[in-house]
Amino acid sequence: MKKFVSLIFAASLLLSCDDGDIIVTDFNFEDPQLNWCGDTQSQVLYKINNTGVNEAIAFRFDLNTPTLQFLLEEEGRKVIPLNGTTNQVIYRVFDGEVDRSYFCNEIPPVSPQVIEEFRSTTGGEVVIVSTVANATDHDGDGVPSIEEGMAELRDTDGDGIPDYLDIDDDGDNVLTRVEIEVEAENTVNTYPDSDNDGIPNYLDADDDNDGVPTRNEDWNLNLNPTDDQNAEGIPHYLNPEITDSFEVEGVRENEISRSFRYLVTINNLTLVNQGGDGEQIRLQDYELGVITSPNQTITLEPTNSDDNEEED
Ligand SMILES: [Ca+2]
Ligand SMILES: [Ca+2]
Ligand SMILES: [Ca+2]
Ligand SMILES: [Ca+2]
Repeated sequence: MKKFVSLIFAASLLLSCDDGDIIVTDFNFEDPQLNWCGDTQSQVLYKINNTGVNEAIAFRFDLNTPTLQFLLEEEGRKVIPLNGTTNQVIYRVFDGEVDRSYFCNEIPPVSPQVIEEFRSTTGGEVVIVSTVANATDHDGDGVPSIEEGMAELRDTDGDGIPDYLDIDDDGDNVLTRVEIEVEAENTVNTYPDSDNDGIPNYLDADDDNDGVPTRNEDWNLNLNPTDDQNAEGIPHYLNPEITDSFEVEGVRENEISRSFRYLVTINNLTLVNQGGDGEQIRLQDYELGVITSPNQTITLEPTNSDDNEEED
């Protein structure tokens, strides 16, 4: 047993305790990246280490746990109580290399064999904190969220979608990522300002200052004013000589791609050796690791559509 303990906790801070239990502040897993597998019933978050010792730590939890919704579709914090049965942390040491499929099979493989196993008791909790993974530019429009007035939820076009989540900030049906790439002599904070009125195109609902809103300079009514051009290829919405106006119904769909980063921490963890001697490992705050969800596309609906008679 002594040998085993020195192996696992080689890099951990050990504190002695008068009842013979071991209190450690950390495990010696180097990679913070968690792996994840599961089905509709249960989920497993795990990480493995085959350097020096073959070990793995896993958190198994039941999706039927009340209030639990893994893969939160918003930023937030979920607490999953450890109950000693369906929601449990398991730490194992093996007699050989353990591979990634180990925890994902219904029936564990014959090898490697488990030589030590600790399981969590009732008490303690797992905390999952989710944050948006692409938090520097939430809507991916090329303008950083901090510049889009995220703190004060600035909403330039007043459609109810704040600029940092709005792929068309001025609601003129020319996407922001297109408006910031237009060639123009004048700029505001490096962003093109075609009509030189001090408002960059991506925040200007009338880009050529001809009195006709850009969204109405959409001759073919396809919700995209960029493809209505003269023979020289200059779009009418950037041409103050052209002032034809069309009644345009609707706005571009506000689709954004995002993923979440989940930080998984275990508080007040007590692990008990299943070998029979009741040896315990206790950790106060253990950072199990980080997992990132796959990118998903979401559509944000405008909540305010004054200039748009049609209802989606
Ligand atoms: Ca908006
Ligand atoms: Ca726009
Ligand atoms: Ca302008
Ligand atoms: Ca115009």
